[in-house]
Amino acid sequence: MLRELEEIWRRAQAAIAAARNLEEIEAARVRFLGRKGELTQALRRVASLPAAERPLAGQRANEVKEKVERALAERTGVLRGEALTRRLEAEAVDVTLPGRPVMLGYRHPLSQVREEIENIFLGLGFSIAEGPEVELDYYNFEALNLPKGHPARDMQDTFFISEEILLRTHTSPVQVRTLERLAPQLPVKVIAPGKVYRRDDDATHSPMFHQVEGLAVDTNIRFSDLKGVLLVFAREMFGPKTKLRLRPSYFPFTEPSAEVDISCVICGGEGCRICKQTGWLEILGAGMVHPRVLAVSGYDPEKCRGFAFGMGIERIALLKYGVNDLRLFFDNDLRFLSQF
Ligand code: 2NL
Repeated sequence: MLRELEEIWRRAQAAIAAARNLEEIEAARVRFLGRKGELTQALRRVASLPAAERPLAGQRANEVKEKVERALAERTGVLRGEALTRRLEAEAVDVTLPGRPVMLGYRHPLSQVREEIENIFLGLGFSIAEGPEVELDYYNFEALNLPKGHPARDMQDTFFISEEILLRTHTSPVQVRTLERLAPQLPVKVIAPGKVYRRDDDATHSPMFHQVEGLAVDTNIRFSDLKGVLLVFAREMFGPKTKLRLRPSYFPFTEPSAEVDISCVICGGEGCRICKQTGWLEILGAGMVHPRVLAVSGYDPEKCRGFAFGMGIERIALLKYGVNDLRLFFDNDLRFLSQF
């Protein structure tokens, strides 16, 4: 009997050591300690031994049982640890892998240029005014000294919705509405950025484009104020060496009127392909507000004066970035837009 118990202990040790997972260790437990297990049956046989042999055999059998239980527990612990390690390895995240790139959005170049222009004039004390893109003939033309039948109305260029309603052809109507609202308060210093519409569509014209107009009205505004403001604008926008040149011009809503050039952003005035060898680039139109415009908007032209100017944002952006085709701004090709 004692020999047999030793044999069982050896077999149990071997089976437990050979168990390679939790199923196999459970099979080993059943084989030795189950209801019909080898050791369980041996323990039962101890009861039928002669009384003289029983104490020693019983003691040994219990010792073997404890050793088997301990060996099972130990091996089970090892196998549980191995199983956990395997699971964690399978679930592991490699934190050294590079992340997936996130596609970032960016502002449209025309929006960037518009915001840059806005910030320059905000710094000069101007406020931003907005108004409707669908306008009345009155604000777009009539109030700007462009009565019906005036040659500068250029009806071919205007999108009309009805006799009296149209898509604004410039942002001047916003300024007229601002004057009307504020009159007779002084001073008035606003810029009006926004979309405008004209019926042309070719390599250099889009039926929708963007403008920024500016207006300053006060008791003692004069032409040199216009020049000073535009010089600061030009130098902040195109660099501190930029020069300004004003040429006489005509707009129905300003008198006198001027076309404003900057020294060429490419050659600095030496003459190149961009400035067509002139050294100058036209960037905006401007003038002293026509007294009739002040009068219809509620201001007494005997008591105040104003200057005004208007520029195309697309034109500023083309010059600033050296882009040669206006349509690139409207095609929404990300290969182009993502460069800004
Ligand atoms: C241009 C020229 C200009 C104005 C816009 C204006 C507005 C009011 C009164 C008088 Cl309310 N004038 N605006 C004045 C001169 C020129 O724009 O070439 N724009 C692209």
